[in-house]
Amino acid sequence: MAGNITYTMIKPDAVAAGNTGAIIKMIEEAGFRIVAMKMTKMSAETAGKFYAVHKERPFYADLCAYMSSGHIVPMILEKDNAVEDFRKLIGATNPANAEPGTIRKLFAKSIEANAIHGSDSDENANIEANFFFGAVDRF
Ligand code: 3AN
Repeated sequence: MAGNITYTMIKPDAVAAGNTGAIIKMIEEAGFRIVAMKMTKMSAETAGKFYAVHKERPFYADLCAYMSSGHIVPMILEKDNAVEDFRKLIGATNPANAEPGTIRKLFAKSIEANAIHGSDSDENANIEANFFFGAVDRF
């Protein structure tokens, strides 16, 4: 059965461009409830741990440098079928392929600076939520 939470973070490009508020508005209007949120900045080491699954990929080093280059807004979101519905709301990884009206189509600058993250499974949503918020200080 699909879980009811997902993990997201607004990425440095979108925060720096002043799009945090507009993105949060879209998230809430799509029916997600924000149950944890903060503004923070990752060290390159923390970004490396978060993206460890990608460490063999050619873009790993650039991705970690980029994700630690500015402030981010991590959030835990609650909704029925949260992971799948949120992936639809944000659109494809590469904004060039993202559907009109999706967050990445509207706000992403490139495949790397793509405005927002969304967990790709219930299992990863829990791992990622705990990575940023811990199991004890949720909700
Ligand atoms: P998504 O965020 O859509 O789940 P993943 O998990 O495949 O995409 O990739 C994680 C992050 O790595 C992406 N959000 C994007 O910033 C970056 N990324 C993915 N593919 C590429 C690529 N080919 N070149 C540069 N960066 C990439």
